This record gives sequence, structure tokens and C-alpha cells, in this order.
Amino acid sequence: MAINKFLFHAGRKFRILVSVMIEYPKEFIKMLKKANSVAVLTGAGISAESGVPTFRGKDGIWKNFSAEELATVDAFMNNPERVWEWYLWRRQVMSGVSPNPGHKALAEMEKLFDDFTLITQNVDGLHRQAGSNSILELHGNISLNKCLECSRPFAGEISLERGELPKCECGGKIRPDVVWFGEMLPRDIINKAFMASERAELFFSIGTSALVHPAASLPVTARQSGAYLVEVNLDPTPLSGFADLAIHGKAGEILPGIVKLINELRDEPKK
Ligand code: BJW
Ligand code: ZN
Repeated sequence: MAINKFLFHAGRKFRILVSVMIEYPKEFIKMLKKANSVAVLTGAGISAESGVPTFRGKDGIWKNFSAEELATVDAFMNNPERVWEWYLWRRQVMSGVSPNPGHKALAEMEKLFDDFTLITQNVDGLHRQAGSNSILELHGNISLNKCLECSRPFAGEISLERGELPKCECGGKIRPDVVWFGEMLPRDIINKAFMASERAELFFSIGTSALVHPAASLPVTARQSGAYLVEVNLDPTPLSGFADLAIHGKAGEILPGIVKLINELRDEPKK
């Protein structure tokens, strides 16, 4: 498999700007051929090429507020309108976007391995739209609402124009059904994510800054349990030096190439 232009960092030993055709490391090719159990963790970067803004970095700021300032119960209690304004803006952005080649490649990849788990921190639903089935949504789904007090789902409309925000039958405020800082992740989902990471022979960490826990612990757990760890990200992250292979480039360009490579390896005559 040839790659062009991507910054390539293998085995923590070398890091070069690849401007010529290059082969992926043999160890990675071996894992693509022999792995039965594969787990993938995605973050906001995989949806960036669809037009969904990331949280951090130069495109990650919204009206000078960071995710750490808006995605908390305290922020919501102090100013529910401002938090809802952020979520309604993001819902609007997300309603106009479609899966990109990165999402589609992962939906294809799911069909190529016996045991494949896609773990996402994203709340945009784009993996499902792309055709992935085995998805663990760690941080919820932005299209759903629930009661802040009793967690009962709320299907009504949210509008800031009408003045007052809707309330639950119990009197609690309605909030987006996502996981904020300081909140527990859905227990069943995070347990399944750790189990998939522990049994993975090959683990991909894609388009995440690898800063937010417990999601950021999953690739570490996978590698400590014996997985070959591959990172795909535009830029280096705290995980890059720990990964067996860090590929720096756009997920939507790299992942289709990896899926093509897997298919080519399967078509190779057995020696
Ligand atoms: C591309 C690209 C392209 C761009 N191709 N790449 C252990 C240690 C330290 C702290 C903690 C810890 N355990 C828990 C904590 C506290 C906290 C935490 O992690 N804080 C850190 C910030 C330090 N975690 C929590 O509170 C979690 N709960 C918890 O642990 O409960 C137990 C507990 C309870 C009480 C007390 C203590 C423990 C909950 C975390 C919830 C996170 N929620 C959010 C909002 C979700 C809803 C919403 O969407 O509104 O989740 S915050 C935000 O960050 C969102 C994301 O899912 C998450 C991660 O962001 P992500 O996906 O990595 O995006 P970015 O923007 O950071 O990065 C994008 C990357 O893509 C970049 O690297 C780019 O380079 C790259 N990229 N284009 C490839 N085309
Ligand atoms: Zn309620």
C-alpha cells in the first residue's frame, strides 16, 4: 500500500515527512491480515471533513467558550439558554452534513473482521448514517433530549424564541441527552468499550485529541492488553509516542486506503 504526503511515525523510532511512495510497516500489514478482533475509537476529527467543527484547536472555539465551559451541569444550571444556544447551533450544523469517506471506510471495515467494535465519542450520528452497525456511543446522541432531574426522554421541540425552555412532567429542566464533564458515561456502553479494547488485536484511535477520559484510556488499555495500536490524526497527540504506528493526515484520505489494502491482502493467493 502506498501512501503519499502523510506524516508517518512508526514504532516510536522514526518520524519523517513522506513525500515518496512508501510501504506501511510489515507488522501493521501482518495485523491487517491476521487480526480477528478489531476495535476503533473515533473523535471529532473524523467528522471534521463532513463540516462538523471539532472541540479543540483553532476551529474548536464557539463564541470564546470552550467545551470545558459549556459541557457541564454547572454551565447548564447557571445559564441553560446559553448552553442550549450552543446545542441548537450544533444541531443545525449537523442536520446539514453527511458521512465522509472516513465514516464510510469504517462501515466497510466492519464487514471485514469477525469481531469489530466501533467506539465513538461523537454525538452526531454520522457513523450510523454511513452504515456502521456495531457502534458504542460513549457520549450520547445530540438529537435526543432528557430531563435533568429524572432522565426521562423528552421528544418535544426546543426553541429559544418562545422564551421559556420546556420542562419535564416532574418539573425538571430538559437538557440534551449527552455526557457532560463530571458525569458518568452509560455504564453498559463504557464496559463494552473496555471489553472490546481488551480483546482487540488491532486498535485504531482516529481523529481524537486523546485528552478526555475515560475514552482516552481505551487505546492505552488496548495496547497494554497486547493490541497493535494505530493512530490516525492530522496532528500529533499525547498518544502518538505510545502508538505502534501514528499516521498524520486526514482520516477521510487515510482510512479508505487502509480498507483497500485489507481487501487487496485478502485477494492475495495464499503461499
Ligand atoms: C483530524 C481531522 C481529520 C481534525 N482527520 N484527525 C482521568 C484523568 C484526568 C481527568 C479525568 C480522568 N477521568 C475523568 C476525568 C475528568 C474528565 C476529563 O477527561 N477531563 C479532561 C479534559 C482532563 N472526564 C469526565 O468528566 C467524563 N466523565 C467521567 O470520567 O465520569 C467519571 C467521573 C465523574 C465525576 C468525577 C470524576 C470522574 C465525561 C467526559 C464527557 C466529555 N463530554 C464531551 C461533550 C459531549 C457532548 C457534546 O458533544 O456536546 O465530549 S467534551 C468533548 O470532548 C466531547 C468529545 O467527545 C470529547 C473529546 O473530544 P475529541 O473527540 O477528542 O475532539 P477534539 O476536538 O479534542 O480533537 C479532535 C482531533 O481531531 C484533534 O486531535 C485534531 O488534530 C483531529 N483532526 N481534523 C483526522 N480530518
Ligand atoms: Zn423529569
